Amino acid sequence: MRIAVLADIHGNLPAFEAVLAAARREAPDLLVIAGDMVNGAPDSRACWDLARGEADVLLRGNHERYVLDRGTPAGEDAWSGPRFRPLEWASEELAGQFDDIRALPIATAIGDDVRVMHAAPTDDRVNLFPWSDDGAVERVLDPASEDLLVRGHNHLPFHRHLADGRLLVSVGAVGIPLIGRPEAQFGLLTRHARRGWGVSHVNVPYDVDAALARFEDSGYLRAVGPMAQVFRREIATGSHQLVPFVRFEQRWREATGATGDDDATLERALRAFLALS
Ligand SMILES: [Mn+2]
Repeated sequence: MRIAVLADIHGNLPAFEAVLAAARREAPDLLVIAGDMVNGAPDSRACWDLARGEADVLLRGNHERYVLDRGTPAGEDAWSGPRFRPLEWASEELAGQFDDIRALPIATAIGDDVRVMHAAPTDDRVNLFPWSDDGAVERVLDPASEDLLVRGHNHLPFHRHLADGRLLVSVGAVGIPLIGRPEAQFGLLTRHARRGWGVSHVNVPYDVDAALARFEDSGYLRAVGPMAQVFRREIATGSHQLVPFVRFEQRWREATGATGDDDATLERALRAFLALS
């Protein structure tokens, strides 16, 4: 039994196509797409359509939930303005698809010994890391009883054995890899007759220039503004930009007294952020 698990595509179609081709070459028994197909890079709709056509098991992640919740009482008030224009773009592309997105689970069992999830069995955005302490990891995973627990969400490939002997696998990201270089990842899980489950983390070089060109060609950079530049840089470098920028912007506003919730203010914050590196 072999299972390919792809997660965190985030609208990056060239990366998705490259990883799909690499995964298919492994001839898995099942292909799982574990959420966050959308939001980030420009091609949310194309990635959603391709994911639906290709996946044997399809989950939704927190970014699909953000699309569903935007503009509803479930969405937070702050989900508007220039910071949230990527989400606005994704939501418009996905018009007409919301019922199908909502119907997806955030976690599901495969057979009696595997559970796949976006982030955790009952939570679509909790972070788990190689350095998270055992107690915290076990609390989060407690609702699942399977031997092999497979997740995405962190954009960081790793696996670790839990104290009770179970194996936790985080697959890296297809569309916004954060391993310090722009190579897409997926996870390949193999059940061996005697040794139980094994995991391979597979890195896939892809046409990064094509992914970056989509930011211009689609009109995304122009329509979305500064946050599109942040996502573009994250994809170009394969390194964290979004979270550091959001934290920086808060400190920058405190230091400068800037209060405007507009493109020009966000652009100034971004220029100050980029001047640091
Ligand atoms: Mn996620």
